[in-house]
Amino acid sequence: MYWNEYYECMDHNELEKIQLERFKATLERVYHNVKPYRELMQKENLRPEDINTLKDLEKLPFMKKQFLRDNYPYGLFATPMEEVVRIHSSSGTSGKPTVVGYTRNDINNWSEMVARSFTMAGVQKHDIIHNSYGYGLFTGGMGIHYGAEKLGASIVPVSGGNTKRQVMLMNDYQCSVLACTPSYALYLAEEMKNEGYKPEDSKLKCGIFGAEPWSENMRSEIEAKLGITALDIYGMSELMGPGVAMECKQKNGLHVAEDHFIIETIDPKTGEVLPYGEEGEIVFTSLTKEAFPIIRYRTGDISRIYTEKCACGRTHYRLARIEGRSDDMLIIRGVNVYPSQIEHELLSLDGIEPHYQLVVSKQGVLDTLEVQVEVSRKIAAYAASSLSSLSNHIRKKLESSLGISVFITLMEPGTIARSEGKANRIIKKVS
Ligand code: DLL
Repeated sequence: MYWNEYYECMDHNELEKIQLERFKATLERVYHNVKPYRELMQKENLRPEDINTLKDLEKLPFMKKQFLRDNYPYGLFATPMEEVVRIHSSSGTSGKPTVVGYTRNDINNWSEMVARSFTMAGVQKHDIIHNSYGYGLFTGGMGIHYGAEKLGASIVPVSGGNTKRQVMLMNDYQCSVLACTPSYALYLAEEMKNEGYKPEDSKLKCGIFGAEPWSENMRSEIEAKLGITALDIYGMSELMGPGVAMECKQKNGLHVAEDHFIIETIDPKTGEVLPYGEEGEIVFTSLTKEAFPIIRYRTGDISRIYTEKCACGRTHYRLARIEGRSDDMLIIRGVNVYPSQIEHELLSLDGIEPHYQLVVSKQGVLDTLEVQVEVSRKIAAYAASSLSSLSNHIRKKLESSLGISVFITLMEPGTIARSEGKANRIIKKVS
């Protein structure tokens, strides 16, 4: 079932014609209304008339996070303030946040993307959605909320926190859909078990999880613990919020709302455009955004784009599961490691729980990586010798897949802090 079959299943050549038309209109508006970007173009001797094909996009300068910060708070808005009806901002913790504005049309388009996303997951009007994404400046809560209302489903705006109560509400209100970060889904599953709820007693059937990297094994873990189908949703405040891309039931990449965005993959070091299918940094250009259009915005997210036909019938290209942001990548003695790779390996092993954190420190000039992971309750009671052999087993498995040496610390069940939003798994120790 589709929410908007016309656009979602459109022939890709036809879609590209629409993209070009919308892109040219966006560029005109940005050139005339957004002085800092006009100046970037002028530096390159470019005018909107020089851009006549989608390939010409490559001539345009990138927008980077720093450019957004330099024009904080409203310097890149392309509409007067009286047309802006909502403001959100990025969840970054360092430096000034990036501020994003929305016109009424922007909110409508965003809700449309989220309604499509829900429909991709099989969510319908009669469903009751438990929304634990945080409401506030973060786009997760309100983005999901407006999309659910557009779809016509019932939304329970729980937001984050008070996990015990969330478990009670989810069950009492007979929620059939859970929307939250994957790490919080696990926390809820754990709390449900502690409170004596069984997955088979719950009405939950699917989960819409995103806002942080997660692995395929984490999906299996969540699906087993909650008895649901878990699907991946992607978004970013600078682009819009959740719903920019969404996984369909094929579970093989996230369809990008290509009637609203153009995607490119670039080499993060040189900025060179890479062919679809190759791994690189994902770059977005908006096609319909009014208040805060973005041209070639570098997301910092590393992924690849699949162009092959999808069995679901949708023609929009797909984003592979995002391994992580280039700035979350750990470089341990010259080897690049994403936390999600470690997660994938850990969760394939027996005897441990899906709760872990990574401690990166320096011994002299060498980086060291300590993986702290909780053991299951049953294992925790075992003799020290069995625990030591489990720890060796984990170490060998990680070392052979990552190609670096690691230290393993087995933790008692329940000792690693649980997250209510985006999990913070990396602890950097400076000696
Ligand atoms: O996280 C928007 C969102 C809300 C997406 C709810 C999905 C669900 P920001 O706070 O601006 O926006 O963070 C954006 O989060 O650049 C990625 O690094 C990461 N991210 C978002 N979705 C995924 C995902 C929201 N499905 C940043 N997989 C992005 C991996 C994700 N990383």
